[in-house]
Amino acid sequence: MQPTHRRLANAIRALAMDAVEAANSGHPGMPMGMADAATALFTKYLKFDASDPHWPDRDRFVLSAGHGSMLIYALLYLTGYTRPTLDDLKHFRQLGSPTAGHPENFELPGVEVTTGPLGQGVAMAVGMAIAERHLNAVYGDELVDHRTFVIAGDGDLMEGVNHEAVGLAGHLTLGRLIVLWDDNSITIDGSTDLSRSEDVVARHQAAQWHTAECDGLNADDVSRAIDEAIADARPSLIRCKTIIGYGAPNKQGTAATHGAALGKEEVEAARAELGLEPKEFTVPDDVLDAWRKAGRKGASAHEEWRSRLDASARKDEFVARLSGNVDQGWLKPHLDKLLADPKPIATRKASEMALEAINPAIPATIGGSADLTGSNNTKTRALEPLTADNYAGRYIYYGIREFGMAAAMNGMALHGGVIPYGGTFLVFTDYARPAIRLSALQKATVIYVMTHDSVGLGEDGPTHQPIEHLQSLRAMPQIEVYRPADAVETAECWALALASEGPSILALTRQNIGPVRTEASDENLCARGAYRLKPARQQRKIILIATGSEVDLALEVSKRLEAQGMGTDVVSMPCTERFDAQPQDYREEILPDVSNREILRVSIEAGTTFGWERYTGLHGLRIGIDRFGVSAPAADTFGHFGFTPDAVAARVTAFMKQRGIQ
Ligand SMILES: Cc1ncc(C[n+]2csc(CCOP(=O)(O)OP(=O)(O)O)c2C)c(N)n1
Ligand SMILES: [Mg+2]
Repeated sequence: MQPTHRRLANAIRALAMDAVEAANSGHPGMPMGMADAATALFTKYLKFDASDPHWPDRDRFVLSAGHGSMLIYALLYLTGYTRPTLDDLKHFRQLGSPTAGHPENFELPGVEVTTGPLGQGVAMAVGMAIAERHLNAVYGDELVDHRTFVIAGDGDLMEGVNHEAVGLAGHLTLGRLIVLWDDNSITIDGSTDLSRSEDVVARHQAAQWHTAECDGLNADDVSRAIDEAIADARPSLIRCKTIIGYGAPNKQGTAATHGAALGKEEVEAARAELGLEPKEFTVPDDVLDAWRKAGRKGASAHEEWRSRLDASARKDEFVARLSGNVDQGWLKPHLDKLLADPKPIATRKASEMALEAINPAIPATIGGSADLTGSNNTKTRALEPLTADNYAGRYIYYGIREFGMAAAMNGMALHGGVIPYGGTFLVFTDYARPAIRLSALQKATVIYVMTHDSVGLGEDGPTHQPIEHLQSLRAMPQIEVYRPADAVETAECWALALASEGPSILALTRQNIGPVRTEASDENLCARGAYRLKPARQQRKIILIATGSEVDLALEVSKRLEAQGMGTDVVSMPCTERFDAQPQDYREEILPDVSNREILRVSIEAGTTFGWERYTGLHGLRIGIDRFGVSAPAADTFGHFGFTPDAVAARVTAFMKQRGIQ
């Protein structure tokens, strides 16, 4: 006899309880409350094949309430994924175990995205649903036809990013997106009455979502609601009424079950209440068999999909596209064109010119902007908008939703088959930062086109002028921050960003800047992160290290210093992370490790000097801006902060004099 849904669900409850108990750390409440709903989803609806977690046409499942990680670990184990093993579950939250505190996409195939920072799972799922509809429009039902399911908690739906994500999903009519809301009326502090009065369902309806309600503790009722959601063309919110920690007789329904082990006594009481096996980490054979069968249920759909793929004339193209490799054939002809006609342009414009070459050559790119299309120069001529009526479009009007855009781009990138890039002002990376951090942590190939990269943006003033942003983004691991100095560097940086297995930020100017690279090079010079743009003409006394718009300035400064008899190198440093990754001898060659008395190192960047000691040494000179900006035309602003050739040259010579350097 087939075990009841409740018995299947109780296996999740048992494993969650036991793993949290073993770790004496973790969150049993959420998995225990949502076990029935998850059972309905995984046994009846979710299209997956546990033997191939990477099957491209699988449904995507996002556990947005990532603190309930034992829910997904239990499901992956029960349905027969290779990992986690039962032993992995016993090592929940321990060093080296893939069963990390929160689900990490890089630890376990089957965990599609990294969740834990509340709200972002739903927002990434929106991106996955966009990618699915786009690829469906391009390749048709036979190759791409799947759904994105989410389990979200109260916290996910309270976070600000949820409003952005829900608005975008409703606007794009992402009917393949279904969110199951664990409506347990509890968060860490206690009842949701402490902090929430809004009508969450009505909010989704107002955003053009379909909504349904069900008893989240009754798998059949959950199934009924999922059927309704599938039948509706709009994205769906299913409100699952649940009880946190369901099955723990003395603690269920209370915040005590949210994030702490239940304790030996309560676990025993729960075992009795739920009729579980007396021994921990034990799943009855018939229950495990039924779960394993559920894990193989998708195998036939998978096989049918494979034969459709084999029969498809577009198989090679589809497979290549999913692999993420990009054709960089666009770069050389583009560089030749730039070098044939060097002229001053803004790097945001140079980025658009690069994109005019990239977008036709690389059909995987999907551009967009958070309502700054004309300022970010992100839309190339041939790109059509991606809309509810035309998912084949490749340009997304994200609206003023920087965080939502960045999170959606993470979801798109992790879905695979598309390379998202999106723009806003560099200063508003602050609004997107939590998702940028998840791009980095998850190694999602997302390209941030961040324009108006310094006080050089001018009149918009201090609110819009980034100061600490470049350095704060460089402080983030696993992301590359590029600040190209002209059109050639911009193209080189685009090529690097496209080839990267992680996220990149392109910091681009609003204002025109002169060409600094006027000769062809066989190598992508930006690939090493920093390179000697201009060697000293006389005995080297000074190395000017500059980025972006300050490279041209450094060249002018070097002329003045050379005229005073001081040999001056100019080093362009478009990407500090790449430079740091170079072998010691290369770094030594560019920035010799000698005292600043022998060779003075000077950094020039129109942003905070914080951190530039790394390249100038403590006794070097750092030229930057350590205060908020000013509202004035760009030339006046730069003049005010001393970013002119004469002022910088004077500072360098004064510094040398003061330090007694000849
Ligand atoms: C952005 C963010 N803020 C705070 C937290 C810490 N946190 C983890 S779970 C949680 C409460 C979430 O409540 P709910 O979603 O209702 O989960 P439940 O208690 O029902 O399991 C909080 C505040 C977090 N993970 N992410
Ligand atoms: Mg809750």
